[in-house]
This record gives sequence, C-alpha cells and structure tokens, in this order.
Amino acid sequence: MATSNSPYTEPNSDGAHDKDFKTDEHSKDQSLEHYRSDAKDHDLRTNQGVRIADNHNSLRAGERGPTIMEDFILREKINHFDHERIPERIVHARGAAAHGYFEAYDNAAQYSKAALFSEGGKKTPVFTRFSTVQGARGSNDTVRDVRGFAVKFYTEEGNWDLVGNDMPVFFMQDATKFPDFVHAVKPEPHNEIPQGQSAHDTFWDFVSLFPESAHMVLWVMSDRAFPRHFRNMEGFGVHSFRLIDKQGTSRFVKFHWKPLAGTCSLIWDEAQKLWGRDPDFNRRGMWEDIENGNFLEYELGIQVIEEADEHSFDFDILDATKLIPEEQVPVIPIGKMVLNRNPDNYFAETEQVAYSVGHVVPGIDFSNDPLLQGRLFSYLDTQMLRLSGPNFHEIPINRPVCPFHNNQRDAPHRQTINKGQASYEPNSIDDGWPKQTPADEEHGGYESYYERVEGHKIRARSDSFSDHYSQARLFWNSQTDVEKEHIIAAYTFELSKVKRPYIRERQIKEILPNIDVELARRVGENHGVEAPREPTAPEGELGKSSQEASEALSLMARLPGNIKYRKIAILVADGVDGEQVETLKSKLSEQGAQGMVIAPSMAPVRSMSGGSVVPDGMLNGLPSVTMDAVIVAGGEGSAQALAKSGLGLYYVQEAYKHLKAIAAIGQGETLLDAAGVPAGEDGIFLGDAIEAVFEPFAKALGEHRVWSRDSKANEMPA
Ligand code: HDE
Repeated sequence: MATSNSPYTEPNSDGAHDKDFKTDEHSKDQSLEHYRSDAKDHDLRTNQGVRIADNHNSLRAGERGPTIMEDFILREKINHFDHERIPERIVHARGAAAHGYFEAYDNAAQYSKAALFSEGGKKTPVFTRFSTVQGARGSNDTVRDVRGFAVKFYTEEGNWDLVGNDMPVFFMQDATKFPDFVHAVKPEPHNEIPQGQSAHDTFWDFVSLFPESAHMVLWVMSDRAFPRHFRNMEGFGVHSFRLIDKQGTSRFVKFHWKPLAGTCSLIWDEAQKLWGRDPDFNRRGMWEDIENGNFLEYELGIQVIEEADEHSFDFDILDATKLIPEEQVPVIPIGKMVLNRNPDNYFAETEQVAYSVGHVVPGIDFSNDPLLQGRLFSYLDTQMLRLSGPNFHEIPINRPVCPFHNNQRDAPHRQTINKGQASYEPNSIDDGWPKQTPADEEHGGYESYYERVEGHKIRARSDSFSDHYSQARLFWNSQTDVEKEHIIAAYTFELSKVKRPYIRERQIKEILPNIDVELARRVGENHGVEAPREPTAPEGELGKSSQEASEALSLMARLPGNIKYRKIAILVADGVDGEQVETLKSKLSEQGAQGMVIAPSMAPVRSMSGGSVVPDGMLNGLPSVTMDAVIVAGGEGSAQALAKSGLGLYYVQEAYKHLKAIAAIGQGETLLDAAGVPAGEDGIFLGDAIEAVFEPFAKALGEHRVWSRDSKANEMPA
C-alpha cells in the first residue's frame, strides 16, 4: 500500500469514503444543474431581488431634467454591463464548444486504471472546445491556423482535461520559446495587423530563424489549416503522456482523436472568401448539426510505447516537434466521444471553461516533454487572470462532478460556504477531516508515477532533440500531388505578404531546401529567388527517418467516403421542375445529406406545373462557398433565368474553381454552358433524369472534391 507523506494525519483508509457518492446525482445533465437559469414565468428583478416596475426610463428630475444618482436600478444595470467582459484567452481566443459524452471500449482498462476507462460502455460527460490560435475572439473561423481540440472529461474521480490540437506536433521543443513564438505570430504590435493570420513579417522572421518549427509550419501550410467542419478534424494530445494500469505499470502514450466522419478541409480561396461570407462557418456548422441531431463523433485512440522502448525510435519521444508514425506504432481505439448538446450560454460555458493539462486523474500522468512541463505551469496561471482568481473551479462549467473538499478558503468570488472551524490539517476539531486518501486501488488517491530522475541542473537540450527536418520531409513525402501543390501555393502566398525581402529569401534558401529541394525551387521560382539545390542544414539537424512516407499523414487517407452531413445547393428559379426538386431533397436526405434550395431571392419560386417552391436561401446569401456541391435543377425557364443572372453564373463557376461536384439535370445544363463550366469533365454530371446523375454525383462528393480538376481550377475567373 502506498503510504502517506504526512507525519500527522492518518489517511482515511477505513471509514466512510466519498468515493461511494452517486455519480448520476452529480452528472453534468442540464436538468440536474440548479444553476442553469430559465427566466420564463419570472418577474424582472434587480440582482438584489427587487421587482422592477419600469425597465425603459431612468430616474430623472423632471421629464426633461438630468438623471438622478439615486437611480440604483440604472446604476446596477450599467455597472454590470461595464464589467461584462473578461480578458480573452491570450491564445485560442476564438472558439466554440459542445457537451457530450465519452464511452469507453472494453479494452481501455488494460492500459489505465482511470475510472472512466474501467469498463466497456461506461459513459463520462465531456465538454469540448474547438478554437483557432492566433486571432481575437471576434476573428474569422476559417483562417489558416492550428485548431485547438480541448476536451474536459467530468470523471467520477475528478476532471481530466485533454488539451490538444488538430495537428500532432508543435512549433517548438521547449516552453520558454512559446511567448516568443506567440508574439511573432500574433498581429504585429505597432498596428495590430493582420488578424487571425500568419502571413506577415514577424511570423516568417521568427520561423525562418527557428528551424525546429519547420515541421509544424509545414502542417500549417497544408490544407489541414482550415478544416471543412469540426467533425472532420483529427485531434492529438501532441506530447507523450503516461497511462498507469492497475498493477502500477507505466506506458507512454500519444492520444489521437479520429473523426468518424472522415477528414476533409476547405481550400484556400474558399476559406478566404468565407471570412466575409460566413465568418462563423465552423461554429455555425457544429451548432446547426447538433440542433438537427447530427452529432459529432470521434474515436479516442492511443499509440502505446512500453517504458523499455522509450529510446527505440530515431527521434526522442519527449520532443513535441515529432510524431510517431502510425506504421511504427498503430493507433488502438479505446473509446468514442459524441458531442450532442449545444451550450445554453456562450459566455457562462464556452468562454468561462478553464482547461489545464495539469488536470489529470489517477491512471494518467505526464512525461518529461519540456513543452508539456511548461504548460503545466501556464494553464493554471492563465485561469487566475482570466477568471479573476483561484476559485475558477467553482464556476459551473468547471466544477468536478465528484465532491471536492479541502482546506483552501476565501479569495475572490468564493461560492462555497465552508462550515466548521478547522481549515487546516492536521486538526482534531473536525476529527481530522478532510483526510488524505491512500493511493491504492480501493481508495484512489492520486500518486505520481514513481520515476527515477537524476541529473545536473542545466539549461541545455539533449542531443536527441537536434533533428529538425526528418519528419518535415516525412510529412512532405506523404502528401499527394494535389496536397503538395496546395502547400507550394501556401508558402508562395504567405511569403508574398512579407515585406522584407531578406526574410522571404531566408525561408526559401535556409529552411525549405532542408525539407525538400523541389519545394524550395518551386516557392523560390514564384518569388524570383534561386533556391539551393542541396539541403543546407548540418547533418544533425537534417536527421534521418527510418521510413520514407506515412499514408496516415495525408488528408486523403480518411476521406468521408459518403455524403452524410453534406450540404448540396439545388439551384432554382421560376419555371423549375418542382417535383424534381422534391425528389432530389428526399434522395439526399435518405443518405444523410441536406439539399438546400437556393433561388435568386427568398420569394417562393413558381414551378413549371404552377406550384411553388420555397427557397432555403438565396444565391448571395448561401453562396457556393457555404455548400459542398451544386445541382442545377431542370425546367427551361429556371435554367435560362439563372444563366442570365450574374450570381447564378458565379455560383457554378466558383463551385467549379473549388473542385466541387456539379450536376445539371435536363435543361439545367444551360447554366453550365453559359458559365463556361466544361461538360464532360470529371465531376461534372449531366443527365435528363435524376437517376442518370445521382449515383456518380454522390460518389464524387464522397471523395470530398474532384481532385483531378485541381490543375485547371485557376483557369476559372470566379
Ligand atoms: Fe496552449 N495555452 N500552450 N497549447 N492551448 C492556452 O490557456 C501554452 C500548447 C491549447 O479551449 C492558454 O486557457 C503554453 C500545445 C489549447 O480554452 C495558455 C504552451 C497545445 C488551448 C496556453 C502551449 C496547446 C490552449 C491560453 C507551450 C496542443 C485552448 C488560454 C509550452 C497540445 C483551450 C488558456 C481552450 C490555451 C499556454 C502549447 C493547446 C496561455 C505555455 C503544444 C487547445 O495557458
């Protein structure tokens, strides 16, 4: 049995134990949370409970006279309003979150003694927040950036936060470089430009001088940097963590979230246009899907490395700029997360949720990754500022579902009213309560892994951290040709926004050739800079990877493969074949997709049989960038009207440019002809009846985009 460190107090190993509390009474089920407030059927009152008789007029001296200080109702209301904002997160300020549950698979318990993994089918409530990193709280969703993927598990043994990202590596190896990096990527200090973007001098200045960032920057230059939907992103714990089983055996693990809906992204031109057309594109997608019962699902997987194998890789598993290729260590699924409930209140839940990598439960432990170690300090510190002190755990969204008694007291906004006189330990006044708990299986006290640590105090990195490029190369080699073209275009675009030529040159001459000389040559060519034909970095930095490529690193490896959750525009105007529109909608919904009728305006459209078709949106309200594919419905009048409309032409041209599947039924072809969308090409489907086009159209959409069109897309002016 593990022994107590305290010379004074006997641990609570025999008596009543709060482990026996009933989890369901403490669940995050909204109906049981008394602090969720619904004003229906309630009078309007002040915060002191006084009923308000007039909520339209402040108290004044005479009808046209000055307002009187005495108006305590006005002052309370305005005072409260003036203090409505808290500091936004220094990074990951813009986010959206949802409630749900995690369900363990029956293999999970063999790796960790954590209660949430104890048996197959066991459900634990979660609250998951997705975010961008660079931009302010009011910035755009679809910017080129990393996405945060933070999950709070409300387990019966306390909260566990898995605070990860949608990319498996990070920009640096040591926490001390984080403030430098964030200062460089954030809007520049003199003019606060640009918002939500890395395409500016200070970012490229820093990363071009900081080779360990090369691998992560490459990920950010890929299409992963603007996911189509939160349901289509992978998630990663990034660092190596430890899981401890019931026998006390420790194993290193890397955590993965695999989206059951597959992975897919926007493309850059589309992402940029969405900044204006729908800045809330990702958060709206999640919100609406959850409201419609289309829940988001991910499998939690782990890569497991026995302690004895810690040093058996050609990189250091404590180095957060490295991933473990799935071919070397497969990802074992151990559970599933379903996000199925939207928050009731953005501020109270999404804004106030406080994640921390330091929130762990027995059975989950840390590695010595120096980036992770620095994070262990940072998150608690940041919550103290954002949430005004150390009582942030009492805010409803942050409260554990199990009891939490200790001798901490007071501080701003204390909610708990502690009874009794003893707020110290040891004590005899309260019979020694609350007492420590032994760290054995029966009692469940947290015990840190009994790791042997020895060394000199040094400020230095292990030689095993010196490889900066081998995995950047691995990532590059794992991309399909289309993905490589998009990466070349991304570096070209980003560097074009850098004003100082020497920064552009440094990236092209001193970083890119060490990833791939062809990548360097192509980006160089687009900037009129001749890139070296050989890598330039010292051998140690170049590193060696024992494998050339890894299929799992390509977004194409897990394409959706079906049309579930997809939004398909059905373009209509007066004279449309109304019956066809109905059939299309129901065929799409049979496969879990959503057909959206898009018309020139919101006025109902007259169908060719004299009926009316009610639009879901209009051409410039729900433009093609908000849809996954387009079908032009039949009906001569409709097709001709659309062909004469600039917005109609633009709709299909833009869909073509963004590699979307396009179908035209019957006379719908007229619109494609007028728009110069080439019939007969891959991904363009024409036919007289729905049956002739539906299957191939759906198959193309299952591939997410018509990739073979990529090289021609830029010929379309839209
Ligand atoms: Fe964070 N990070 N981070 N980070 N991080 C924060 O905590 C920090 C890192 C991540 O939805 C902050 O509550 C340091 C890696 C997510 O609320 C702050 C270092 C990964 C979120 C902080 C890192 C992340 C944060 C800001 C380097 C992926 C949003 C607000 C040592 C594994 C969580 C806050 C949410 C937020 C510090 C690096 C993910 C300042 C010092 C690596 C998803 O504490």
